[in-house]
Amino acid sequence: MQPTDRRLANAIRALAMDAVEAANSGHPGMPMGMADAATALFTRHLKFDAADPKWPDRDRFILSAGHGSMLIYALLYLTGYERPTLDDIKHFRQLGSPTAGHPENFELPGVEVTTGPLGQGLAMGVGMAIAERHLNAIYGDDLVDHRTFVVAGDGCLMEGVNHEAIGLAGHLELGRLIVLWDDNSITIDGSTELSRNEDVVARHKAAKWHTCECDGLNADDVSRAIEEALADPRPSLIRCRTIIGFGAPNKQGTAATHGSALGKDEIAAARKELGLEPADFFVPEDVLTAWRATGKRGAVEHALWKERLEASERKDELLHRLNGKVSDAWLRPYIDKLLVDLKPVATRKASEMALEAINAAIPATIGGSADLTGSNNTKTKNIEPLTEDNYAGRYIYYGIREFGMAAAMNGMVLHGGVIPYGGTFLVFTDYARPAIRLSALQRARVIFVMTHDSIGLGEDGPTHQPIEHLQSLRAMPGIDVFRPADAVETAECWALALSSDKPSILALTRQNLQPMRTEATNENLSARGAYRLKSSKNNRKIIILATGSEVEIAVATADKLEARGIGTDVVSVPSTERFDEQPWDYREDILPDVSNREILRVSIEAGTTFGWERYVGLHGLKIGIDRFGVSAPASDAYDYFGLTPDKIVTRITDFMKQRGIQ
Ligand SMILES: Cc1ncc(C[n+]2csc(CCOP(=O)(O)OP(=O)(O)O)c2C)c(N)n1
Ligand SMILES: [Mg+2]
Repeated sequence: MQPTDRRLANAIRALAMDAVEAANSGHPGMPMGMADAATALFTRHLKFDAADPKWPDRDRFILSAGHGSMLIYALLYLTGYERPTLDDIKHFRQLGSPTAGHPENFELPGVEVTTGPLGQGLAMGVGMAIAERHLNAIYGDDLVDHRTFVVAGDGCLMEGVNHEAIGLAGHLELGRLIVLWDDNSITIDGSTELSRNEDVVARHKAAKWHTCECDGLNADDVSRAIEEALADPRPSLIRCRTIIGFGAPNKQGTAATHGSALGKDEIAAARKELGLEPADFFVPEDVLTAWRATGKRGAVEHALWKERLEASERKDELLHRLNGKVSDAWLRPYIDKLLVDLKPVATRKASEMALEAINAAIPATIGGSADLTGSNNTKTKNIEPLTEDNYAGRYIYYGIREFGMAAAMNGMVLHGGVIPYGGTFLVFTDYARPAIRLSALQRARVIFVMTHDSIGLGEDGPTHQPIEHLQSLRAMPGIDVFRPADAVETAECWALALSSDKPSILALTRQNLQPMRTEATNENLSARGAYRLKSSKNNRKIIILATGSEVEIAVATADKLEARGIGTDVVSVPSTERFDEQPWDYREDILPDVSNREILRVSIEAGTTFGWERYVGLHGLKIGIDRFGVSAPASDAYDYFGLTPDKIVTRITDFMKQRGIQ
């Protein structure tokens, strides 16, 4: 006899209680409250095949309420994914176990995205739903036809990013996005009445969502609501009324079940209440058999999909797109053309020029901007907007939603088949930062096109002028910051970002820059992170390191120093991270390990000097801006902060005198 849905759900509850108890850490309440809803979704609706977690046309399942990680671990184990094993679950939250505290995308196939920072899972779901519709528009229903299901808690729906995400999803009519809201009226501090009286459903309705409600503890009723959501062409919010920690008789419905182990006595009482065997990590055989059958439910559909793929003329093309590798064959011809007709150009414009070539050569790119298209230069002539009427378009007007845009781009990459890039001003990386951090943590190849990268943006003043941003982003692990100095470096950095296995930030200027690289090279010099742009003519006394717009200032400074007989190298540093990865002998060649009395190192960057001692040493000279900027035309701002060749020459020669450097 087929076990009841409640018995299936109770297996999730048992594993969640026991794993949290064993770890003495974790969150049993959420998985226990949503176990019935998850059972309805997995046994009746979700399209997946546990034997092939990477099946491209699977439905995507996102546990946005990532603290309830035991919910997804239990589901993956029960449905027969290779991992986690029961042993992995016994090692919940332990060093080296894939059952990490919060679900991490690269730890377990089946965990589509990393969640935990509340709200972002749902926002990534929006990106997944965009990617699905886009690929569907190109490859058709036969090959791409799936849905994105999200489980979100009160926290996910309170977070600010929720507003951005649902606004975007409603606008783009992402009808294949279905959010199950774990409406348990509890957060960590206690009742949601402590902090919320808004009408969450009405807010989603206002954002042009379909909404419906169900008894989240009744699998039949949840299933009915899912059917309703599936039938509606709008994105759906299903309000699942639940009880946190359901089944723990003395603690359920209270915040006590949210984030700590229930304790032996309460677990014993819960087992009695739920009719479970008094044994740890125990799943009855008939229950496990039924769950395993659920894991195979999609196998037939999967096989039929494979047949359609085999029969399709576009098989190779689709598989190529899904594997994500891109060629940089566009780069050489593009740079050769560039070198024929060199002009001063802002690197944001140079980025647009490179993008014309990239978007023509690489159909997987999807551009966008958070309402600064004309400033970020992200829309090339050869791509159309992606809209509710044309999902095949390749340009997204994200609106003024930097965080939502960045999170959506994470979802798009992790869906696969598309390479998103999106722009705003560099200073507003602060608005997108939690999602940028998740790009890095998830190893997601998102390309952030961040323009107006210094006081060089001019009159908009200190609110818009980044100061600490470059260094703070460089301090983030797992992401490359590129700050190219001219059009050639901009193209090289684009090529590096596209072929990377992690996210990249391109920091680009508003103002025009002189061409620094005027000759063809066989090598992508920016790949070294830092390279000698100009060698000293006189006996080398100075090495100037500069990035982006300050490279031309460095070169002019060097010319003046050379005229005084002071030999000066100029090292362009498009990426400190890439330079740090170079072999020792290369780094030694660029920055020889001698005292600053023999060769003085100087850094020039129109931002904080914090951190440049890594490259110039404690006794080197750091030239930058250690305060907020000014509202003034760019050239006046540069002059005000002493970032002109004449003023820098004076600072360097004064410094040499003071320190007794010959
Ligand atoms: C951005 C962010 N802020 C704070 C937290 C810490 N946190 C984890 S769960 C939680 C409460 C969430 O409440 P709810 O979504 O209702 O989850 P439930 O208690 O119902 O499981 C908080 C504040 C977090 N994970 N992410
Ligand atoms: Mg809650």
